[in-house]
This record gives sequence, structure tokens and C-alpha cells, in this order.
Amino acid sequence: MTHPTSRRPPLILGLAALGAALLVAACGTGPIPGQAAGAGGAPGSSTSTTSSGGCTPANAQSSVTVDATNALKFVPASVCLKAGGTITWDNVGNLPHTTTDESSLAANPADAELPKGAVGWNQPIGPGKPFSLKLTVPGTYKYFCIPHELLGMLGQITVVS
Ligand SMILES: [Cu+2]
Repeated sequence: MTHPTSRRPPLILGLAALGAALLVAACGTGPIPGQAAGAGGAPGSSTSTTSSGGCTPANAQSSVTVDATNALKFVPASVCLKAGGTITWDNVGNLPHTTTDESSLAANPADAELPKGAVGWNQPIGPGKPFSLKLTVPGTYKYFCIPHELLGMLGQITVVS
């Protein structure tokens, strides 16, 4: 007489690479990683410290995906990217959007911002057609969606090196 045990397997999504994830899984809590301090060796050279709204080289991502949604939002609206990293916009709804950082195309010029020396962009992002961009110039980028700019579909990227 055996009856099947119905235990759900734990969801391991992309955490396998992290050895520390084993500890987290053992505790069974904490989707938020927090600060992994003290585990790794500290790099010796301390270069320029750029404080850009909490985006530092330590917490910057080398690749990030921003969803363009039917709610007319970029999600997340603000991201922190390493210089040379890649941002990908993914239209997860069924409405047409753009990702645009050209002040000449903005209804409100303040919705477009580029670091000095950076090149703007204007790209439609249709449903299921993600668009990726590599950003190498550190600084603050503010972009928008052309059809929904005035409805608040705005985004910001901070690039740090
Ligand atoms: Cu839009």
C-alpha cells in the first residue's frame, strides 16, 4: 500500500549558478537576495565612486529586461546598468509601443535625457518583438514611449562604470 506523496518541487529559476542559493533554499525564505556581503574577496582598486540614485557598480546589472505593458508602463521604470551592459525591452502586451530617447520627438523635452556623448534611439517595440541596446556611456538616460508619453509611459536608465 503506497500512496503518492504530493510534494511540489521547489522552483529553481536561474539560481542554480549561485552556490549561495543552496543556503537560501535550505532556509526556504527570502526571494530578495539582499546584500551578499563578506562572501567574496574585495577588489583592491577603488575607482571613482559614482552616486547616481543608489545605482553603483556593485549593484548594477550587466543585462536587464524592461517590460512594456498594456498598462502603458515600462516595468521596471528605472534600472541600473553596468557600462557596456545590455537593456532589452519586451512588449508583453498587445499594444504598440516605442522606446525613444530623442528630445526632438518628445512632447515634453524633459522626458528625454542622454549623457554627454551618448547616442539617442527611437525604436518601435511590437508585441513579441523585443529590442536590445548596448549602452556604453555612463550617466542618466530618460526615455519614453511616443504614443503614450503624455500618459506617463516613461523610463530611466542609470549606467555606471
Ligand atoms: Cu507605449
